[in-house]
Amino acid sequence: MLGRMDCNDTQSVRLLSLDSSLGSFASPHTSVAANDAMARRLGAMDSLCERFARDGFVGPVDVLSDGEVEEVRAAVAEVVQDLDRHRDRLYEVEQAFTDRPDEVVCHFLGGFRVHETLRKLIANERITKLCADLLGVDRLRFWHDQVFAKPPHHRGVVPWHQDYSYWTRTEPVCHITCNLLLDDSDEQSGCLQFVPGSHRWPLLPSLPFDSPLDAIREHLPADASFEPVAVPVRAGQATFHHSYTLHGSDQNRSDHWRRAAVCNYMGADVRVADGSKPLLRGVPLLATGAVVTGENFPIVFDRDRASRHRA
Ligand SMILES: O=C(O)CCC(=O)C(=O)O
Repeated sequence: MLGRMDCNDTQSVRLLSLDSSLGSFASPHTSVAANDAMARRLGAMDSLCERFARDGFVGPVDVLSDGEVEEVRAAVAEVVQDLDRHRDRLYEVEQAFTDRPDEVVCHFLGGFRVHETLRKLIANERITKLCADLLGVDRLRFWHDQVFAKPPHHRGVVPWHQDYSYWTRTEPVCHITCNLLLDDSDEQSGCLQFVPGSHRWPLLPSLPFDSPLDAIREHLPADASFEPVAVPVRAGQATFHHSYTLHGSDQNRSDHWRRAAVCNYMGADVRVADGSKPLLRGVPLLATGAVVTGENFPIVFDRDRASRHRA
């Protein structure tokens, strides 16, 4: 699979992440201590990129401070409390959740269109730079955001899926997801689970959101080894996964909420594979073959601009 995904070649990921920082590392004016710190950062970044290429996901990674998490949590709570009022401006509210909120996880797309804090989040450089490094691209485009909110003792699950199975109307495959936790999450509260190496599997069918957790298992490749790992994550930390990586999450059996704000991105050159209708509800129609552009899909990281800014 990796051969097919130009933007996720292990070698280019590694080189790009090194190139992006070498300028200041190599400077003759930099102190020994600063060089050591930079070398440690480079080593850490290198190993994140290697792990991402090997496993198809990395994390947990520290992203937001306690104060910042509080702000995002409050924003999500505001939108969740008033979903009906915001419904028209959101891209999508999961229909099964609307019909059966006691059984299905609260899930919606497009929160950045209704709340300024969520709009700021999608451009947070702690998220966007790492996504660009992991994907091995110089310019990163915002695709859309999502919220998954599980109340305490809620039986909803997020069935195993590969994100790209919902995104085949854009190509080539050069997409990445940041799943940012707004509450501490562990196995009891239904933290995210991943199947390491599944980003090399073929694309599996997309199943309805209210399917049982394990519904995908009957569609797995014959030689696939389905050995999921659960990744407990603290509030303010995030995991990052490739768009082919199989992931899902179980019920929240704990006494507290388990909410995630999710940001999805793509390389800046990704194009529309099927222009028969708008890519998302309410966005202008883009022709087949056109680069995915427009105010809904801004460039959120540009390596040249970032290094000029730092110089
Ligand atoms: O947070 C979850 O339970 C599911 C998240 C998910 O599917 C994603 O981040 O792509």
